[in-house]
Amino acid sequence: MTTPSGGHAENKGANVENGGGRGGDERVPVGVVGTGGMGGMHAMCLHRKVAGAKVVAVSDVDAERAGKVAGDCGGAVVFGDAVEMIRDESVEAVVIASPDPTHAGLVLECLRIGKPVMCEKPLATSPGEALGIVEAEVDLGRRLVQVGFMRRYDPQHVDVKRTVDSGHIGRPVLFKGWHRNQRIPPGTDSEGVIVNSGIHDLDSARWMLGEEIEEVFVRGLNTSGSSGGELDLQLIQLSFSGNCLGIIEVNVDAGFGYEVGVEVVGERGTAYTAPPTGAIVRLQNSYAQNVETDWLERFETAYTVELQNWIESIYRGRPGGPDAWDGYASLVAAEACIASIRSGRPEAVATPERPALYAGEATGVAG
Ligand code: ISE
Repeated sequence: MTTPSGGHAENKGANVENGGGRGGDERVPVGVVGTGGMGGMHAMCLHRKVAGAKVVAVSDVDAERAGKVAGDCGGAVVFGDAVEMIRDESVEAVVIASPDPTHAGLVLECLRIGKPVMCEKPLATSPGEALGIVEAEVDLGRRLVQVGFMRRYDPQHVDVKRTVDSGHIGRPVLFKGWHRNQRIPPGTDSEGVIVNSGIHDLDSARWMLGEEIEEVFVRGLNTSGSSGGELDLQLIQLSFSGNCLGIIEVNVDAGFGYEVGVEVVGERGTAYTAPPTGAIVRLQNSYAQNVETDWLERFETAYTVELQNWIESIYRGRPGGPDAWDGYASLVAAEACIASIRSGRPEAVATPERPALYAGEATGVAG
């Protein structure tokens, strides 16, 4: 059996792990929950760019928005109710891109009926909810959840990760991450900065170093002067189980554009993501390069690779990429960050032992 992008799948025929019965030539019928910026992008990406997938259904409380995306995807069926869509027998796999508080319940519904699901980050809004998902998967005895930590598919990040894993720069001793949004989304509070934005960086740090975070210390500033006083600039200091340190800048109101990068410092050398691609222009005594506006632009390639890998994992019946444990562990770290903002002190990150179901490739290079 050939996977949609031409690779060779290891299991023949049906999806062994999810017990499905799909044949090799059929495209995977996907239902997309949420048709806002993220959901609309995922739907279009599946429809136009991802081999082996077809968008058969979308759901949204906003019928007009859903209708537009459904039409653009070649006439998918529109549901007003996400659970109804997930349960519909035309849908074999689900993408969740609805508001964060809806994620956990919808993922659990997918697990209840054994459908593979790609859930946008955060997996849940608290570690307790995410642990419920981990426990449900462990009870099921197979992994069906992938979490939308798309940086693991960004070519620049993957290159840094490969360099670190190759041992060329020696044992990693320091992780540095920077994450700048152009403008703070309305209604974001200090906790939201961590759970909605910083969560990516916490996952990135765990993934790059292949270690769990043991302690965090967060300091923040309100740079915008807004009446809410939310800490739109936060510095997260980290220590890891493997005797290394980390520092993350999350700056959700940076003004100039969207920028994400990482550097891993090893005992002998360092590896970091290069600046955004695009020509460097020298003109009138200045030197300029485009800076992206948002994550949809910056991570366009990563989102496509992420979805292509997800579809191929369904064909292979062998899940890959960031899993429910990664979704959970990042939320445990996020909760400690929030505690540190409140206490003004370093806080321990109490991540329990990873269940055997999640051993192995979860912290390796995605794909
Ligand atoms: C947004 O929700 C995302 O997921 C982006 O990837 C992230 O960079 C941004 O900070 C979040 O607000």
